[in-house]
Amino acid sequence: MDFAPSDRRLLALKILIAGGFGVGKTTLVSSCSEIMPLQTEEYLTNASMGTDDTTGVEAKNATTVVMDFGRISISDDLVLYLFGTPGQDRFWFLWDELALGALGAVVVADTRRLADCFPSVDYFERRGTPFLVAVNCFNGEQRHSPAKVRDALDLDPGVPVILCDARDRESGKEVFVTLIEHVMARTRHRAAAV
Ligand SMILES: Nc1nc2c(ncn2[C@@H]2O[C@H](COP(=O)(O)OP(=O)(O)OP(=O)(O)O)[C@@H](O)[C@H]2O)c(=O)[nH]1
Ligand SMILES: [Mg+2]
Repeated sequence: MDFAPSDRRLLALKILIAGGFGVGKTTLVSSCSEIMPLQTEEYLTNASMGTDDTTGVEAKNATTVVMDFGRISISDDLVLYLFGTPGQDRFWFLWDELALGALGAVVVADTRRLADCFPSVDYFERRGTPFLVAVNCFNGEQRHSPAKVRDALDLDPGVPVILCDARDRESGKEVFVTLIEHVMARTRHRAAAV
């Protein structure tokens, strides 16, 4: 049976974008968002030297202090609301609020500083939130294969690991499509087990 356009239900899902400091979360939300993204960037100052490690992202002069917000349509009837988290641990008190109602999460990783995404992986594993790891290939470099990243992070076999360029809209969209497929597969698997 065909549905007239007015009968279509629009599904809107909340997705978190997490990961360590300076891995490209704000860049990913901005490049993918089809609306003007909300950003809460504040300049890095001398006061944060020694705390905020900008190794590898030396051009970075600002950091997210509350959240990023954007929206991407995956299809005519599926829209994702993207909530980017702050990367620094001094803002972790915001995470529980941001995570409320999130269907899934993207953990952005920079293989030059892979350990920085451990807290995000740990957070979503503990909450039982489905997530994937998106390795942001700074300057197009692929330093480690997805399999090596999976091993290093000790991820469950079902957790997808994909390479991306956070600055590229199509690449970012692929990340979100993979996440939705992962969430759906996990939901089907759980339903079949009941
Ligand atoms: N060369 C290159 N630079 C990138 C890439 N992704 C992000 N950047 C740059 O890296 C810096 C960090 O990006 P952000 O998007 O601010 O990182 P973030 O994860 O939101 O950072 P915090 O909110 O401070 O934790 C910025 O200067 C970006 O322009 C990339 O794929 N390649
Ligand atoms: Mg940011």
